[in-house]
Amino acid sequence: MRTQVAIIGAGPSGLLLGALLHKAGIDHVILERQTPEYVLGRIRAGVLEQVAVDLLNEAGVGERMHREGLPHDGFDLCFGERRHRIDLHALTGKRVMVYGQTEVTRDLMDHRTAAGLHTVYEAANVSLHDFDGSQPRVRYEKDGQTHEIQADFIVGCDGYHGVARASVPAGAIQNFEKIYPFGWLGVLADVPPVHEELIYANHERGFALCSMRSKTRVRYYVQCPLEDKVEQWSDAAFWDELKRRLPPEDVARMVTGPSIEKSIAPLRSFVAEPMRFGRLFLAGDAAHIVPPTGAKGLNLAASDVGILSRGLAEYYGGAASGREAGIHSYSQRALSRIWKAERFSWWFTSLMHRFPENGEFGRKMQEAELDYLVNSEAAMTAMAENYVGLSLG
Ligand code: RFL
Ligand code: PHB
Repeated sequence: MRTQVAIIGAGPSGLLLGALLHKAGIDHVILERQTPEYVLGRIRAGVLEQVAVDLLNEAGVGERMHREGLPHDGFDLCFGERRHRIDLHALTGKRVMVYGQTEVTRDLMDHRTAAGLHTVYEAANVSLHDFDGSQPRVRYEKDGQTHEIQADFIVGCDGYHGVARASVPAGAIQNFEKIYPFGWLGVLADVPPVHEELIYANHERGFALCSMRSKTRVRYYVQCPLEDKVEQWSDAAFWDELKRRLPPEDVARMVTGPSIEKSIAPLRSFVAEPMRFGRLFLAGDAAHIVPPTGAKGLNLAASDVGILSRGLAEYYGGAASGREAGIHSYSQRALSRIWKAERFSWWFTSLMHRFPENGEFGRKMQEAELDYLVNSEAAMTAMAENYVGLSLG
């Protein structure tokens, strides 16, 4: 089989890239190792930047998001038992959209089905060949048979543990990584949110986050030791711990209920450079990971494929001279935005979590920085500008 672009991975980056390429009239195929149900079952991101919202609109999949998503003009920082509002809209003129990754994925999947686009689910043993030459190929197994796709380009949208980055020769890629000494225990429950906006709490027992998926469904997190297993955490233990990290008036208002999902995620900062190797590109979590504190992972996946789809559209549709400019500059343009989001996510993680190894001095530094932040419009503006997302550049 032959196609113009072979995409590996049907997470948000692969699906959005597919929708944007389709819009530009570029033929492509997506290969996904899992089933659609498995992909939809992963509970992850919840906050979209305007840049991601714009790209979903451009791809023609924004309709349900605008109907069901919750635009938020701000969020609260909580420390010393008090909440302080960061007014994103007043500080930047922008807002964010609370709409779950599951819903984004579902909208993109429905769009593929309606447009008759080709996705191969349960594609096993995907392997990449000859991407350093002019005729790259992807091989995979399905129902016991081996298949081969010839493409002009391959895009690895296959997440942190995918095959695309692992196929690049070690000497051609440089990895930068920081692992944090804790994880996030997350719970999804069908109860009304404790507050109409998100609350990020710095407490001496550890970080907590009150987020939501709708007016009737919450997503709450607490910082936990890396060694903890999710089976150790009963629902009651989770609610108790969350309540200990919030001010009494929020605890009094908090509605609890049975969890419908519970999982522990490790926190990591990671970047692989560059993001292009001949005719192979990397996008989304395949190339970079941020700790979830800054709500940037899904948004970076969207901006990567936004930049790449423009480069590919220029390659296939542009005038003969200079038509490779967009794909040549992809890695450098994407990385410039990625490193700024890495910095923000690392900074916000460092500000909000308990780091026992940093001792009492580290704690005092956090307290001083939080106090400065909520009393300085300049500092709040810098934070808000990063939270709502930097421009595509
Ligand atoms: P994904 O979602 O990991 O999808 C990759 C897909 O590739 C498939 N795959 C393969 N397919 C074929 N062959 C192979 N060899 C393959 N190997 C893997 C996988 O099955 C999968 O379907 O990467 P993608 O598309 O780049 O999307 C990235 C986002 O999922 C991720 O950045 C966000 O979820 C991060 N994130 C958040 N991002 C935000 O922007 N805002 C948030 O509020 C936010 N909250 C979060 C988060 C991530 C979290 N966890 C669990 C890591 C909260 C949490 C708790
Ligand atoms: C979420 O709703 O899952 C969420 C929201 C904000 C974050 C991280 C996760 O910073």
